Formats: sequence, structure tokens, C-alpha cells
Amino acid sequence: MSVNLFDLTGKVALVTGGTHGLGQAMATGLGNAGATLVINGASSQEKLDKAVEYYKALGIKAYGYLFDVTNEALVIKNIAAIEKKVGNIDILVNNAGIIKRTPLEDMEVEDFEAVIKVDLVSPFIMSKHVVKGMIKRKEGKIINICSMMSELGRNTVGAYAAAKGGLKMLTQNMATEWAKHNIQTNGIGPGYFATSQTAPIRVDGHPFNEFIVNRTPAARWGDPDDLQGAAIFLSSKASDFVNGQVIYVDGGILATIGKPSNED
Ligand code: GCO
Repeated sequence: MSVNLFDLTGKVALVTGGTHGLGQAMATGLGNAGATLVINGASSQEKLDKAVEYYKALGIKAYGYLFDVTNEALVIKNIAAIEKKVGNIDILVNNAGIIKRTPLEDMEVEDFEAVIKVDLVSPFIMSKHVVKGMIKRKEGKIINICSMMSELGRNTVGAYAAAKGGLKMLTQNMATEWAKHNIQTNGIGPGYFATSQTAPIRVDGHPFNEFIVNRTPAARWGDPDDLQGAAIFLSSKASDFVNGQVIYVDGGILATIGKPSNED
């Protein structure tokens, strides 16, 4: 009898920032693989309800919880409510993130701290409280959404790079501390994807747009659905001995030094 190692039937997956973009694409993949979704949003109840309707229209069981992932008291309260109403959280995807593009010498400290808080501290807060149940149940999956900026610097995104670099190491340390409880903690590092977050730098004629297409061996921006495979793999039995790794889904950016624009 063949076992489907990627089947998530009966699993509950909590995806932060799951109302749009990469979060929505990954959540859709987990839902299509059988998981029940718990979608966290922070901007508006209306946006969250619309997202939950989107998943239900796809035949996926989905629930929405509106709370600020940087607020520890709200995180504790909502995790308890989720585990009471929906069930134990088997999979946590720390996807919620922000970016502020400002040269470091001009960046306000509060802006720097805001990026660190959402992109690095909230994965710690969410994981700290979700893992308590996983440790008791002796199983669990945690996925931290990293970035090219976990490995590379870029003008104007210093705070983001600091957070995403830190998140890569936080992922490794979570694996170090929690693997003995049969909890797998890993990361996904998206390359450059067509999302609302990259819209300002993905405009036709914008030099960065051409730069990315030329800099990416796949010669295109990523489609959010390109992340579904890695998300399902890191959420399933198929990755039960994979720990502390970051899977870069980047069309080959990190594999190459790049090429001059006049070279095919
Ligand atoms: C930027 C982009 C990046 C990407 C992504 C790359 O301004 O450079 O927004 O941050 O979104 O994180 O991996």
C-alpha cells in the first residue's frame, strides 16, 4: 500500500499573514493537501473574512483570527482560542512580515525596530507559545519565511536584511532546541515574487524590475504558487528528518553571480 508522505489530512495549519500574497499561496497549498487552515490577519476583519471565504470557496476548511502577532498577550489568548475551537496546531507558518525601504543613514530607529519586531520578534513569540503544545504532543512543524535578504544585502532594506538574517539563525536554534521533541523547524527563502510587497520595484521600466529578471537564472519573477511545494514538503511526513534548513525558492538567484545584461 503506497503512503502519501505529503498528505496533510487531519492537520491544523496556522498561517500568519495568510490573507494575501505569499501567505495566501502557501496556505492554499496546505489546504489543498488536506490541512484545516487557521488564517491570521492584522489589518482588518473585512479583509480576513474575505480571505476565509476565498479558502472555503476552494473547498478548504478555514477559520480566521484577527490579532497582532507582535503582541504576546493577544498571541497567548488567540492560540488558546484556536486550540479550543479548531484543534491542536500541528503546523505553524510564520509568514507575516513588513518592509521599509530607506537608506540606513536616514532610517528612524522606530522604523528599524518596527521591521525587526514584525519580521523577527513575532516568529519568536508565535513559536514560543505554539511549541508548548507541540512539545506535549511530541510532534509539530514550524516554517519561518526567510528571504534573499537572509543571505544578501541590498540598498535601502537594511532593517529587513537584519531581521531575515536573524530569522535564519533563529530557525537553526529552534531546530537545535526542539528537534528532540520530534518538532521540525525549517525556513523557506523566497526569491523575488510578484506580490503587493514588491509591486513598487516591479514596475515596467523600473531598473530593478529588469535587474531581477536578468539576475534570476529562471529569467522571471516568482509566482506565489511556486512556494506551495516547499510549504507542503516542510509541513508533511516527507520532512520528518529535515531540521534547521532554509529552502530557497528563488529561480536560482543564490546559485549564481549573475551575468551582464548583454549576455543571454
Ligand atoms: C526588496 C524586496 C525583497 C523581496 C524578498 C526577496 O525590496 O528587495 O521586497 O525584500 O520581497 O524578500 O527575498
